[in-house]
Amino acid sequence: MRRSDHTFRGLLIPLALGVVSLAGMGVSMPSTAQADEGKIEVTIKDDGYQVKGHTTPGAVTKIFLRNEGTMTHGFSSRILKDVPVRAEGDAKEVIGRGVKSFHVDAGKVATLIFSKASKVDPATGISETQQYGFWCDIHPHMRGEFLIIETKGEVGGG
Ligand SMILES: [Cu+2]
Repeated sequence: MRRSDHTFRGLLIPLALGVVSLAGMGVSMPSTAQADEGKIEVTIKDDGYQVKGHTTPGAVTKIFLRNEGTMTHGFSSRILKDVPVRAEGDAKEVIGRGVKSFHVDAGKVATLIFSKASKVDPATGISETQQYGFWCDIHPHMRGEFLIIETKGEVGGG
């Protein structure tokens, strides 16, 4: 019995080292991927939006719209004016009162794809995090927002 105890202990040390180095790799890898794509999930219910996630400047950003409500809801935002936005899935592009909106019927899903560059404050030269509100053009009390978070340049200028 005593001999097998020793063998077991000898194996534990290299195993523990292996776990530590794997954990170190796991920390650095996701941050590289985040620079290239952003994913924002917007769940639409009849009483409002639930927003999960954010994106970064220059990233290929996908907003996943999922209408879990019982009626058609819209997604309208200044982002639709600022950059070209491509829609995939069950989204209908409409223009109401001069403002573009994407309508998603009850139970349907759609993806909005765009890329927004950094916004630089001309006075300071510093890139700022951008906040975009959005709303339902059919039910204007429904409102949400998402962030394009600046990850470089705020400290020390990148
Ligand atoms: Cu609505």
